[in-house]
Amino acid sequence: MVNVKINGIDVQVEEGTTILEAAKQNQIKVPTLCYHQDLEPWAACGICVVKTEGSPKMVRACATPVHEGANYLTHDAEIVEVRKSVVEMILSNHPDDCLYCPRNQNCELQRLAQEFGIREQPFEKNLRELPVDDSTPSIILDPEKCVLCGRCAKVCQDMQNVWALEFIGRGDETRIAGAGDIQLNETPCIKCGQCSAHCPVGAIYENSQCGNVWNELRQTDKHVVVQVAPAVRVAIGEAFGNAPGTIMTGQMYAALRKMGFDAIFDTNFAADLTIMEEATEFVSRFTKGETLPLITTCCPSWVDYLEKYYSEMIPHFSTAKSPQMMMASMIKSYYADQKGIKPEDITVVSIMPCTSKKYEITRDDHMFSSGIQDCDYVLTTREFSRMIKQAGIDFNSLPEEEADNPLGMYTGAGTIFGVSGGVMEAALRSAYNMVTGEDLTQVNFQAVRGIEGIKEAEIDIKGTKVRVAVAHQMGNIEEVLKRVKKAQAEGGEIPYHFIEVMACRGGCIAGGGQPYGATDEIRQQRIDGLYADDTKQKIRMSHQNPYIQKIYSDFLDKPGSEKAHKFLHTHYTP
Ligand code: HC0
Ligand code: SF4
Ligand code: SF4
Repeated sequence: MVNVKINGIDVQVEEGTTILEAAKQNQIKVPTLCYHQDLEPWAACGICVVKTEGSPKMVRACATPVHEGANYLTHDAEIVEVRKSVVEMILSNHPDDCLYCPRNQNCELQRLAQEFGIREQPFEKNLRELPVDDSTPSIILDPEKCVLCGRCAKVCQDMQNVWALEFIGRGDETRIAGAGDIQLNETPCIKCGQCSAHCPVGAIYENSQCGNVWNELRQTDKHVVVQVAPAVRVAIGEAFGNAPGTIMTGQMYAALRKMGFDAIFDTNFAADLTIMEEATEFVSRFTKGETLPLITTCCPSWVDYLEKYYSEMIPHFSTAKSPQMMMASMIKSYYADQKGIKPEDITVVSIMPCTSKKYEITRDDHMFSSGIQDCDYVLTTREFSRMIKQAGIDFNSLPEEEADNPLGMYTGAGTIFGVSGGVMEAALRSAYNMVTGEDLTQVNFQAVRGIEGIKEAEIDIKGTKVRVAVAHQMGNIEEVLKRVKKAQAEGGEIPYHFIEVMACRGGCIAGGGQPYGATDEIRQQRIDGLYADDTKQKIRMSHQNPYIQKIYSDFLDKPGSEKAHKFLHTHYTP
């Protein structure tokens, strides 16, 4: 431990703690802009300067570890003046169109300007006209709004290992752009939206479709159906002042009904369906000794990544589509049949924690199972919260409502899809039954839970050992693939039979379309929320969902059937 003083008060912190952290642990907030808890500090902006007693120089609190015996001063008139000047300098290069900005009222720069009481611009305004990059269906890059904090590039490079964004030019000409100064859709970008989730201002944001969805809802001849993803329910509340992890499923359904959707379905139901298909596929490959490990494919950013970087591994991919795509195809086939509505007259809207799901619905190997485009629009949680506000709905006061049938009922296994490890756990709960004909009495698989980047476990299915790995945050997956490839090259025993991958840290609960501000603490609260939703359900195994049993007996025949393949599976081509 190290003994220091913060503003004259004795504190003790662990060795290596930065001044910023030490202050925070003692309830002092030093303002920051380029700093983000997820990233190694790189001291770009200079807002977090502090003084050390006896030294004439100010240091950057985010990147300076505390020294035994030092006395740090975090706030005085001079420090505040310096910080204010830094903010004013940034503002001199920043457009003032806050009213029209997607981050209005939720912008870290706006907040700093307000906190420092900036009422005029002392520096000459120096704006640059730079083109907007809207080349992907997922995110929009507006470099004019960029404050050069570098968080997006660091996330993309260090956390995701994608390297799609970089700084181009020098000095005054520096700007953020697709790596190599090309459009994002031509870079290796996987559309995860983590750059947008980490951007402090309005320089990267989701490609919004709220307007299109309002238009659909206005058309009386359209039957507009909505599905909501697992992770949305434990994060949407944050947009209305609730704690992260608060489960707001019933309020979400009620809000959607008030907004005018004709049927409200739950992606969690489709997650149960995915488990039926994927666990069947796993058990079949495992018992027949076919290509293993089986690798999950419900995260479109992960699919995109593997196709770009490890296409030789494509045979390991599960052919089961993601729950979003399964739901969309079931709505425009099974549900359309049941209701006697032509699929052409149905609009399917998804509400997802994810920017990549906007891209998934445009993949031509995924999108036409029902004969026409299965899913029409994807809104992120952030867009959904804006629409609730636009509709004047008092979200927190809504009485809880139920989803509609036959595609609304879900099990605990379905809901945990939204956390890293959840797909694996849900699959194991049903695979056990498929192999043994018996149900588990204890369904919790603790070893695949938690925020650790790579999780491994060996599961005993009545004497048969199944080795699994779970990886999340794109930069962590390479290690897992290396282990598999090494064993393949050496002709050794494969290290895993089944691998789950999610591109975002913590899984979809911290997807690129979730409410801003995710840190590991907030991730954990959302994770706890989904596990609480799991334990709350009477049924916690997908194969026991009565509506899943019904959809097979009414329509799909059995898991892995020819019809199931037509509607619920795809093929990946290297
Ligand atoms: Fe996810 Fe999904 S769990 S990817 O993170 O599998 O977006 O929440 O909807 O599709 O169910 C996102 C979340 C989903 C899908 C599900 C899966
Ligand atoms: Fe990088 Fe993901 Fe942003 Fe693409 S969406 S630029 S991959 S962080
Ligand atoms: Fe989207 Fe989830 Fe994948 Fe993130 S982990 S890109 S939120 S599907």
